[in-house]
Amino acid sequence: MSSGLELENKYCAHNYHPLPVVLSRGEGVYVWDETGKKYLDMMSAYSAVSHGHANPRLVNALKTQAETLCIVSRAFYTDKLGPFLKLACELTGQDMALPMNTGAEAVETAVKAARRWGYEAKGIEADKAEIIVCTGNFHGRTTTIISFSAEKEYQKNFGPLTPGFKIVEYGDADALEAAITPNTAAFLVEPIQGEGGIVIPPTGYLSRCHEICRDNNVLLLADEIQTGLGRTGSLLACDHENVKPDGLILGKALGGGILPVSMFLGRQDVMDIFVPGTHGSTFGGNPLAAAVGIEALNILVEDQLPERSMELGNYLMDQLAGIDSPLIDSIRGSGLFVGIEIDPALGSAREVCERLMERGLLSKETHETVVRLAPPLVITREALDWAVQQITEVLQEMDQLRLAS
Ligand code: PXG
Repeated sequence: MSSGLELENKYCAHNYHPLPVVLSRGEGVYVWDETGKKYLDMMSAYSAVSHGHANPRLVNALKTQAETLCIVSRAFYTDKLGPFLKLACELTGQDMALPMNTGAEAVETAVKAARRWGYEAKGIEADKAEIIVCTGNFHGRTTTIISFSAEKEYQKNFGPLTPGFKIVEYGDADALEAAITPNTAAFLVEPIQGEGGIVIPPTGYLSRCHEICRDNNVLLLADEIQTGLGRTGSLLACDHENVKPDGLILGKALGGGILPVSMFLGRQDVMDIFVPGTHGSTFGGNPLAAAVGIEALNILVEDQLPERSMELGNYLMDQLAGIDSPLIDSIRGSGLFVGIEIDPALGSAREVCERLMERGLLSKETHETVVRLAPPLVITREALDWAVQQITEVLQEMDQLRLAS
C-alpha cells in the first residue's frame, strides 16, 4: 500500500470512500498517480476542472496575481473584484453578484438573500419565510443545506435541523405550484440534478417553473454550481429553456479547477437586501480568486467551451448508445455531463468505476447505480473514443463474469 493512501486513511476523517488511487500530478485531461501511471480524468473533480488540469493560462494568471496581491479581505476595495463581477454579470445577464468561496457558501448566500427578500420586499411575516426545494436535490453540506436534503443519510444525527423548507417532486411543475403559499420566498432548483444522478427533468419544466414563480412573486434560484459554465452544452443549463433565474449560484469551474471560487448573482432588487453587516466572508472575492475567475471566464468564452461541450457531449452519447450491454439500463446527459445507469440486478456502478480505474480511466459512481462521465471540456474526440472502448470492454468483462458465476 502506498504511504499517501495509508496516511490519508489514518489522519483524514473518513467522510469519503475514495477509489484506491493516489494522484500526484495533473495536466489537461490526464492525471498521474504516485507510481507514474496515467489516467484519463472523466470526473473533473465533480465538474470543477472544466478547463483541464494546470491550464497554462490559469496557472499564469494565478502566478502573476500571487506575486502581486492575494488577500486583503473585503474591508478594502481591490482592482480585481469589480472587473471579475462585471464579467460574470454580463455573461449571465444578472445585475449584481456576491462573491464567496465554496459552493455551499454560495447556496447559503442565496438562502439568506431569499429569506430577507421575502421579508423586506415581499412582506412575509417575520420568521415565516419558506423556500421550496426538490426531491433528489444536492446543494452542499452545511447544517442548513442538509436540513432540506431529501437524503436521510446526509441528516442523520446532525440535528436539530433548520426549519423553513418544503420538498416537492423534482420535474413536476404542478407540485411546485401546489406547494406555494403566501409565505413562499423562493424555489431553489438544479436545472439538471448532478449528485442526484444526472437527472434531466422533462422539457419545459424549468420554463414552466419560472412562469409559476413569476406569477406568485416567488424567486427562482438556480443552483448551477455543477451545471453552469458550459458543462451541459450551453453557458448555463437555464439557457436551454431561455430562463433567466432571479438568482443564480455558480461555483466549481468558476475557479478554473485551481481555487475555490463561488458566487451568488441576482436581480438588483434581490441583491439590494444586502447592506453592510448582513453577510460576509474573509476570503470571498479575494484578488487571487478574482484574477483566476476572470481568466476562467475568458477562456470559457474565447475557447468556446460550452459549444465544445455540446458537440463532444452529443458525440459521446452517440458512441455510448452503440454499446450493446445488458448492464446498461439507460444513458442520459446534456453536453459533457453524462450518466450511465447500471442495472443493479446485474452489476454495481462502483465495480464499473473500479474496473475503469484499473484501465486508466477515472470516473465516480453516484447513488450506487450511475456512472458519471464529466471530463474536462477541453477533452478531444480521440480521448473520448478511448474512454468508450474501455467502458465497452469493462461492461463485457462484467457480463461474462456474471454469466460464468
Ligand atoms: N450545489 C451543487 C449542485 C453541487 O453539485 C454543491 C452545491 C456544493 O458545492 P461545494 O463546493 O460546497 O462542495 C455541489 C457540490 C461532495 C460532492 O462529495 C459535491 C458535489 C458533487 C459530488 C459530491 O460533497 N457537488
